[in-house]
Amino acid sequence: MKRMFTLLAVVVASVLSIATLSARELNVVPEPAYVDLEAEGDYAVTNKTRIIVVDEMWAPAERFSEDMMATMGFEKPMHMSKHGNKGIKVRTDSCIASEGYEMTVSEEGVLIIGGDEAGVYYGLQTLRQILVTNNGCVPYGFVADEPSFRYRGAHLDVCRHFMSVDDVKEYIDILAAHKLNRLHWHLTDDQGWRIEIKAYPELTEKGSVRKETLIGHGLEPKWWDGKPHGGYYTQEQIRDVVKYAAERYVTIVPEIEMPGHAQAALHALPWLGCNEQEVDVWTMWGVTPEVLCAGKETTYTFLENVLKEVIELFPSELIHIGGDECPKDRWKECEHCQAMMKAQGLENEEALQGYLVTRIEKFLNAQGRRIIGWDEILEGGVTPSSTVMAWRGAKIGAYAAEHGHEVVMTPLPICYFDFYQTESREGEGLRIGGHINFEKIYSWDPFEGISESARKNIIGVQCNVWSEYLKDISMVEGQLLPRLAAMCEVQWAVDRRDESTIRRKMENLRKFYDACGWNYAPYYFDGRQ
Ligand code: TNX
Repeated sequence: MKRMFTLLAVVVASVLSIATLSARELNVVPEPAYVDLEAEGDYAVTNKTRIIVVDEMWAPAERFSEDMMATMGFEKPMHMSKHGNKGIKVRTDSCIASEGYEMTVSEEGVLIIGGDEAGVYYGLQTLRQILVTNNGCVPYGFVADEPSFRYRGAHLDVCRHFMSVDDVKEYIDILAAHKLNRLHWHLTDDQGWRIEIKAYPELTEKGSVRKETLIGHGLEPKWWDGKPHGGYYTQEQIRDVVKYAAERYVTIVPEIEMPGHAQAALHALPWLGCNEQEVDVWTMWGVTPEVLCAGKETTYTFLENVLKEVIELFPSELIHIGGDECPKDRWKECEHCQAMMKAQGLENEEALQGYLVTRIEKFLNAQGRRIIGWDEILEGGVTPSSTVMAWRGAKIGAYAAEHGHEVVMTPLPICYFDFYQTESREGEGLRIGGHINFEKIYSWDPFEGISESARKNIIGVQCNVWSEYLKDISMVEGQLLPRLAAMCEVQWAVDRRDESTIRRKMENLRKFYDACGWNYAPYYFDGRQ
């Protein structure tokens, strides 16, 4: 009897301790580096709570206030001032890592010290997630946090299906809430040219609209919807989006595809091609043989003129020049390409692609920028000064890192968020293929196969949202969420992942998604893999 009593007491005590423990957990995504919640008590934030702004941290404080209106239902902006005792105080300290922060919560309120402005912003993002999912209360304690990777990206393809300025802004909101700091904006492709270039108005006048869109996977017999699809961003709109992103500490890395994936440009300006024949803005998915001519000087002038406008619009040091999936059929038959190969002493067409990429790299370097390209750029023998986006597999990323390139890891089996989310595919609608679930991403080791010395070259990790089968932002969000939560744990908290707590954290994050009004897929929450 006594033993049973003891057993009961142990059971009761452990249940109680689990209860208090979980009540005293932050459940924040991505996981902070250090959390101490020893002290008892909570601090409540209301619409009356003042934000005390030190070190001119007005910008992140204003964003926080706006976000609180949107997600906590605050009716008016929070009061902000330079002085005051109680409230949410924000300031910086250069001893803290860039983008990192420390948060102390006591009866005095919340003190957030960022390593820089972005750090203050991320501290406030952590605070917002806690408040929104915890009835406006934040437990007393101390949090210290900083990211694992300096490049934390998500890509968005607006070529296969166009997304409006407001859609892209919502996408940026989602990235920022997950502490991502790069949006890779895929602006040109075979199926549409989406960025206004003043020197070549035809690019958007003609190249931004395709006649129709393929229905299904394009297996025989093929069907099209018969409806024109188009859209593009004016330079004014681009500036607005770049500013919006910067206010959320997101740098936009623009991508101008070359020399492949350029059929929309060829439709607008046929002289960019080898044979100068008329081609449509492409109405198929996949890889087209129609590519830019790499032999004519006019192609290089064109690319430089386009890039001149692009770098005026985008402050990002990295400019993405594509470089992927460029069939060499046209080049093999082109007198200009063959002459260029001869003149430059290039052995084959791969080397000609390398010549093009290297020439564009030199041009951009002279403008104070650096190139990033899909991993095919390695094939043409580019120098290690270019950054490689490894998409065809982690091994290629490892190879590039070992050869001195900086690398963004985005391998196909883990980072392609256009893939199906469940094994059965039931109820998902038509998607491009594959299968990537939350667990696969969460348990992924981005350093696999990379030597200790080459690890420093892995500057970041990115997920890609290709939109062949995603017609609108709601579908995009359903592919992005909640998988982005797993991705951001890799990007921000690579060594802090914990299989035993992630499900509980995700149940919590789901409340946050609901408060934000974002569309997310049900599969992970339903236990469907
Ligand atoms: C490969 S990743 C592509 C894209 C497609 C995507 C579909 C890469 C550099 N190219 O053009 O949209 O697959 O998953």
